[in-house]
Amino acid sequence: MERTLIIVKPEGVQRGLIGQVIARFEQKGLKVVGLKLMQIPREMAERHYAEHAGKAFYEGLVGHITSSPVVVGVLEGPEAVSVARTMMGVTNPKAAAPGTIRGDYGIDIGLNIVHGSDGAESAQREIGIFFAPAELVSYERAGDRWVAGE
Ligand code: D4T
Repeated sequence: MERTLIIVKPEGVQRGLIGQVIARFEQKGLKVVGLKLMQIPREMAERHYAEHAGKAFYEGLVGHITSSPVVVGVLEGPEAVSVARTMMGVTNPKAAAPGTIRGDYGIDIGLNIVHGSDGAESAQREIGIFFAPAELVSYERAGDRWVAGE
């Protein structure tokens, strides 16, 4: 089992898409083990987007993600990182395939609805930025074996 961090970005919250985005991950079979609405402080956004520091879009990115509330979540499941990324679609929603979250809900690269960790290491790092260990809950769902097998 693997865990990944997802963020329903400000545009997703403002457009009333929180439920639809989370529902897609749930329907896929991923388990929500952490979830909260928050307004990200600048310092936290800088840590999250440290790999982009110095890039042309960095200031806009940090400014945007801190501009309005987001929903951050931790999803658990088999290969959760890559499964969530596949469901999100490519970074630029113009190119994202229909059926993906970005492909279905977005059109601007700066307003691409959702973030998802891009690897197991970044998932661990990002989960640590947004969640204290006590905020993550391990539990069994009655239907788990009907999703991932025994
Ligand atoms: P995130 O990190 O949000 O899941 O997106 P990706 O992993 O798919 O894409 P990324 O790290 O390359 O970009 C992070 C974030 O920056 C925005 N962005 C990106 C932007 O506004 N302009 C740009 O030119 C790029 C490349 C979109 C996602």
